[in-house]
Amino acid sequence: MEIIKYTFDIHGDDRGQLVALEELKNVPFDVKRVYYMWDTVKGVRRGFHAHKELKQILICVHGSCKIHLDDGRETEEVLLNKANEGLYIEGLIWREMYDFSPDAVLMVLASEYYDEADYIRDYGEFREAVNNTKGS
Ligand code: T46
Repeated sequence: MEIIKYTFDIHGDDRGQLVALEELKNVPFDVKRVYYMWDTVKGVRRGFHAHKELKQILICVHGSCKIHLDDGRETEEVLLNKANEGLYIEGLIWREMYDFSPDAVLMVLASEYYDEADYIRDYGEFREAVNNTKGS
């Protein structure tokens, strides 16, 4: 599985750090939605789903967390711990987020508005969708 990580330019100076994210410039899609999660309870795993069409960039803007990725053939674990680093996820990828540090803030840029119909929340259904895609 190819892991696509973006490293965004930091506009740092003696006042501190700043990162700018611009759709179709350093973000490879139109950004329709931004959401973020924090105060994640110790030991919690989130996610447990894939998306049919959604493209996303996950940025741990503070603290750290790990992302489990599964494309139906292989799995990868990705550490996010830099405010200027984004993990790009598109296509049929099962994802779980875990090992959140107490101070972690995970921000996500998404290519579409929230749509429950785009989620595959059942792992068996996900595997079936992957197999159907391979066959087409
Ligand atoms: C993903 C991973 C990385 C909304 O109302 N609007 C939204 O935009 C989102 C993302 C969620 N919600 C509601 C739906 C649920 O009632 O917020 C609640 C928690 O969502 P969910 O359980 O889907 O959260 P995670 O952390 O399991 O997954 C989220 C995204 O949903 C998902 O697209 O790829 O983060």
